[in-house]
Parts: sequence; structure tokens; C-alpha cells
Amino acid sequence: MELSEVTISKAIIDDFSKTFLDYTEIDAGIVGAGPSGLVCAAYLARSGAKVAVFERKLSVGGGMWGGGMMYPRIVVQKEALRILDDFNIRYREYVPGYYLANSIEAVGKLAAAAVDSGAEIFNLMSVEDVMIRQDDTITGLVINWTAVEMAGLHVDPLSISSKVVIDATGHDADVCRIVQRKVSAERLNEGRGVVGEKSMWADVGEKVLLSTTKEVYPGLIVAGMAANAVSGGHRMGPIFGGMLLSGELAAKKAKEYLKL
Ligand code: 48F
Repeated sequence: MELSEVTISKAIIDDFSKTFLDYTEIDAGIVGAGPSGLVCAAYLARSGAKVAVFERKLSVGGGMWGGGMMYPRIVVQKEALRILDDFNIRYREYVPGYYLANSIEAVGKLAAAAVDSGAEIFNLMSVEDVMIRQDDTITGLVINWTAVEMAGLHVDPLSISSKVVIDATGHDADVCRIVQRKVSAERLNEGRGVVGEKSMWADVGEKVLLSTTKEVYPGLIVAGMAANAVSGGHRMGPIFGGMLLSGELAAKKAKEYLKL
């Protein structure tokens, strides 16, 4: 059989256009495909929610790929090992209480878990705004191709309706900053707005992450490093147990919000 370039092109355009169209109305829109976003996507999709992850970059995985200073290893604490087990990510005990995993294996398996659970990942798309309706609830995301953003092209975005939004954008807490800019700091994070992350302190940063992972505006849940950035928690470097647990907790809170 002679391969037809046009058939290859049709297959790609046809399938992606249909999927994209289908995902213009979703239950949960997760912004950022770092570790917290991928874990959140996997658990939320497992519970039957229609989940889309919008990722600005070509690759998923956020800051996990690079491990610590480009040494592709991550450290995970005991409390989060059950999540590594759940996604079949291998690890070994380094010294008591510190477990080592390969960051490349971890990203690959988290991404596979999210997709296998039924979440749809849209890479190369940036969230540049949100939709907020009468009762001040977030009702959707405004997206554009990252290439448009990078080239500074004057191209209008498209909008996605989403019953709940999860900001998993990492250190920038992009979605929360958008809400702060477009609404006001007083309405966000119990009147505190985006406080900004504190300097490196792994122990405290990791521990506080489960209290900073929460709904910070009606319809907006914050997860991962973005959660600490919003509430003034410490950064923690290449220890990832908190990111995984935060993603899991964000999924639980989103499920409650969606009444699933
Ligand atoms: O930064 P990132 O990995 O976030 P995370 O899940 O994990 C943080 C850790 O990697 C590390 C750490 C652990 O100690 O501190 O930093 O909290 O992933 C965030 C993803 O969001 C994407 C970004 O490209 C990255 O892949 N992102 C950021 N802003 C946007 C976005 C946006 N406006 N639209 C779409 N994607």
C-alpha cells in the first residue's frame, strides 16, 4: 500500500478537531501538566469527570523532568509512596525516610496514568484568562496557542466552559494572578490575594502544602507549588511528595465541588 500524505494529514486534523470540539465543555480544566496537575488529572478522571489539562509547553512534566539541578532523580517522602505505588513508579530507600525515584520514569508514568484514566492533555496551549459570571464563580478558561503568545501575534483566543478550574501552574500561580488582576486581591485567597512563595525550606514547605491546597476563589482550586506561592508557603526544591499529595487532594476537592 502506498502511503498518502493527505490521508495522514486528514487523520490528524479530523481526530484532533473532533476532540478539541468535544472538550469545549468540560467538568474540570487543569492548568499546567506538572506533577501536581498530572496527579490531579489522573485521580479526577478516574472518578468519571471529563478532564482537560492545558499545558503551555511542548512537553508535560513541568519541573519534574529536571530532578535536582538536572540530575534526573527526585526524592519522595514516605507519606507519598502510595501514590508512586499507584502509578507503578519504582523507588528505593536512600536513608530512612528518604526515597529516590528516577524523574524521567516518574513523569512518563504520571502522564500515562492521566491519559489512561481518561484525561485529555492539550499541550502547546496557554491559559491567558478566565471567565467569571454573575455570582462571581469561575466558569471557564480562555486559551490560545503558546506559539501565538511567543510570537506576540494579535490573535484572539478561544474559550472553554469548565465547571471547576485547578491552577497547577507552579511557581507563577498564573491563573490566580489572572484572577487577582481581573477581579481584585480582596476576593482571592480569603482576602490575602497572591502572597508569593517564600525562600527554600523543604520541611516546612512540604508540610504546609496540604493546607494551602484549597479553593481560593469560587470554582478555582489551587494545587502544587502554585498553592504555596498563593499562600506564602516556602519552596522546597527537588522533593516531590508534597506535589503528588497536593494533586491528589486537589482532585478530592474538585470531586466534592462537582458532587461526584
Ligand atoms: O512547575 P510545575 O512542575 O508545577 P507543580 O506541579 O510542581 C512543581 C515542581 O515541579 C517544582 C517544585 C517541587 O519542589 O517546586 O517546581 O506545582 O508545572 C507547572 C506547569 O504549568 C505550566 C508550565 O509550563 C508547567 O509545565 N503552565 C504555567 N503557566 C501556564 C501553564 C499557563 N498560563 N497555561 C498553561 N500552562
